[in-house]
Amino acid sequence: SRITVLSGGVGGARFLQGLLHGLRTGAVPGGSADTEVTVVANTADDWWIHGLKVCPDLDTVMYTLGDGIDVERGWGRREETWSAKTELEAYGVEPTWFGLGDRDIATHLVRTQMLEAGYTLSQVTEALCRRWQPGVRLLPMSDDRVETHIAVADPDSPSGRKVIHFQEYWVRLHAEVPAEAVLVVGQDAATPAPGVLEAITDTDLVVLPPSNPVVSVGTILGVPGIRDAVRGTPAPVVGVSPIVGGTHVHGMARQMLTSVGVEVSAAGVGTHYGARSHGGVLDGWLVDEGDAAEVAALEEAGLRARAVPLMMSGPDATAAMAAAAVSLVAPQ
Ligand code: GDP
Ligand code: FO1
Ligand code: CA
Repeated sequence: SRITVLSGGVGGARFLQGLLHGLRTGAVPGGSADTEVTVVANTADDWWIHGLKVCPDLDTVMYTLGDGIDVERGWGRREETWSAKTELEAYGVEPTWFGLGDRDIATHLVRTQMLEAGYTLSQVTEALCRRWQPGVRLLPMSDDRVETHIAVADPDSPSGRKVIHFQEYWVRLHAEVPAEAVLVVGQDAATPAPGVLEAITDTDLVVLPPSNPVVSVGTILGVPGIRDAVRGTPAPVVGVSPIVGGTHVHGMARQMLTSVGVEVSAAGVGTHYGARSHGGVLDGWLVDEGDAAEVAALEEAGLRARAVPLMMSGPDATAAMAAAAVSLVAPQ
């Protein structure tokens, strides 16, 4: 069987780890160790920095599933050192607030050289995965440059606003100032990467993991053609809520949902994605047991909904979440 997952970084990668664990142990109904998992990863966090192309969500998935991730940070390489960062600071090179670790830099050097030699991001990702063997087929959502920018207040600007890259909003400003708008630069002109539409159409299940609904899954669905493929696939589509007990666990989902006017709750996100029977992208929506009171409203909105524990505290707990998601939309 085949499963396709539309993933951001940490939330998506941890979910995938649990899904693969559940497939190997037989915890996921209808799945087995032979189930082919395809991941369509968000690339709108990407940016060019110090002359290097950095793809945080692709790398978080690749390093997490390839056992190279720094588990505490959730991004970058394990046993990292920071000599290059310190040397760049000594030269006074900006930005000093974004850190590339020495081991991680090797990945960006390979990627950048290959891109400059004319390979596509899909080809580069495949080459990097030959080393990491993530156990999934990892596809960027697009080979085109797409970058999320955030509008924030700026009293010095005539418009009262300025637009900064998502990385500056998150890493330098810690998402502590209101996001007045989310602008996904390059998205309208982007096309899905090779294999992406097929992976959504020609599969047995599509999963939206508990990734950020705006700047991870939202940017993937926003690539022209992808939302329509999800709406139209013959496979069931199930999502897992990234909001637990009315709050995101970590990350910046609260700020991003607020800026696009979506209520920060499991039901708010579920109805934002919407039921396919009502023009949305989901058949089923899994919420946390603490949000069980929201199940009725979700069913009212045309979704199959169920409440189970949704904290990804370890591989077994996460495998159980993945199993519950699969069961929710399994043909009965
Ligand atoms: P990012 O790209 O690194 O921000 O990661 P994702 O977009 O894939 O996922 C980030 C989101 O995952 C966060 O905003 C949280 O809402 C969600 N998340 C993190 N840990 C958990 C968890 O244990 N359970 C659930 N349900 N959601 C989580
Ligand atoms: N996050 C930080 O908070 N500080 C950093 O200096 C930083 C560097 C960095 C380098 C490579 C990479 O792949 C990710 C990196 N991240 C860093 C994580 C990243 O900013 C975000 O968490 C994601 O883009 C959100 O998914
Ligand atoms: Ca991300």
